[in-house]
Amino acid sequence: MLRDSNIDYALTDLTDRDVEEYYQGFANRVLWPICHYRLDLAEYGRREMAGYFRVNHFFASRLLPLIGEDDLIWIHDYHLIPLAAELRRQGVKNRIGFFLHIPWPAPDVFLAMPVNDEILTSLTAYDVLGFQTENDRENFADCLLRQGLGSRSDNTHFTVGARSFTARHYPIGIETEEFAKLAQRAAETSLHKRMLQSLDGKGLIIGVDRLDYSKGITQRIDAFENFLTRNPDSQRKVTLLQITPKSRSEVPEYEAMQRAVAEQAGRVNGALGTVDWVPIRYVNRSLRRPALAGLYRMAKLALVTPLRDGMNLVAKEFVAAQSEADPGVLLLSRFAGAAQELKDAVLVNPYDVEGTAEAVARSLAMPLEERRDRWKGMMKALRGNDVFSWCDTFLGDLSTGEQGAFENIV
Ligand code: ADQ
Repeated sequence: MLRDSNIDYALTDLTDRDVEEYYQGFANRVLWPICHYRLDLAEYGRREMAGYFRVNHFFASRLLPLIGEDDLIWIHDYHLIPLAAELRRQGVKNRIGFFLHIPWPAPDVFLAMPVNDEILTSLTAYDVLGFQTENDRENFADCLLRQGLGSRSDNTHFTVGARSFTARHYPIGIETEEFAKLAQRAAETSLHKRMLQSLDGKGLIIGVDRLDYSKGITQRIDAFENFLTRNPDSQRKVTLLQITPKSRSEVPEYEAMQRAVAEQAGRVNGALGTVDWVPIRYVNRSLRRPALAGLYRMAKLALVTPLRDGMNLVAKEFVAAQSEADPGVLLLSRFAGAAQELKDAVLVNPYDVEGTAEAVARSLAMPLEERRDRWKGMMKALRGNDVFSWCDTFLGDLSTGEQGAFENIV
């Protein structure tokens, strides 16, 4: 047990085999690609599937002695879908909620996965199921009903045998006010000053994503190259800073992508760069939050162009970090959950490289008044739904069975 301020962490070890089958295997090579509409990348195997259920059973047995009679249990994300069913099997009667941070795909995609029935049935062991968007919830409901695994009495109430549960959308937020303050203070830091100096008057465009095929980084670099080629006047006037920490490097698709993106950025820099201008600065590191907040605030434009994303908190952080007097523009993929709330962003289809390139040009030329109007609209959404209200609404529903305010959002 580990204590950090008022949180106790209970940690447990996994064997190498567990990590390979459960985490790298079923969670990250089956569920992750399928939920992000990448059936082509799903590598299903019975061994990995068995590892996934085995490790969830193991987690349940480790958790069991820690659960108090009145505890609310809130389980997060796709690694742990069967955990409630395992706990129920071991006699747990507490209210249990689940929040899925990633998208739930359309039925034709989800139902292509072997063991889809087991995954769906596992979810019916929860009392409250949370999704990022209404679309995700509807996709889940369509899967459940199509498989004849339950019935629905209204938008959010479902019944399976003797059990009933609620499924709703709870769009996750950020610490809006804290992040805004962090960004304001960042101007004092030495990194901020060094960055301004190194830009030498050039406009900063920023992209911040874990290295993941769902984030559309390849298409984004193509779009930026297309923009520079079609707008030669902009060459030497802007720089794209793409900050991309490596993730899940043990999974082959991620390892291949690391090489592909580095080569692509190198090729664009080689083709278009000059002795004193590098079009793309490509950085494989994590930054501390204050540094990130300062860079967001310095940027004229953020490119947040995932091919599919549950929410995308980078989009929200970028907006919160802007100055009211002279805000930058958010260019956002329609396929990020955040697009349901941030309707004042410049919305793009990231598969349309030329369309995205045009949107980059439009965004960089956007008059101050329009930038401010759009920013105000987005800030209103972020203030109305920060991470604290997200948490309170979910836990309110979980503790009372009543519904909070999110049905009115969007
Ligand atoms: P992620 O796929 O990790 O999360 P995202 O929502 O963008 O995606 O969150 C990334 C977080 O990591 C942000 O807070 C960002 O600031 C931080 N981050 C990214 N790059 C960084 C860097 N180089 N240095 C430091 N910090 C960095 C999953 C889902 C999303 C969903 C979230 C939350 O895939 O769709 O929005 O969970 O539910």
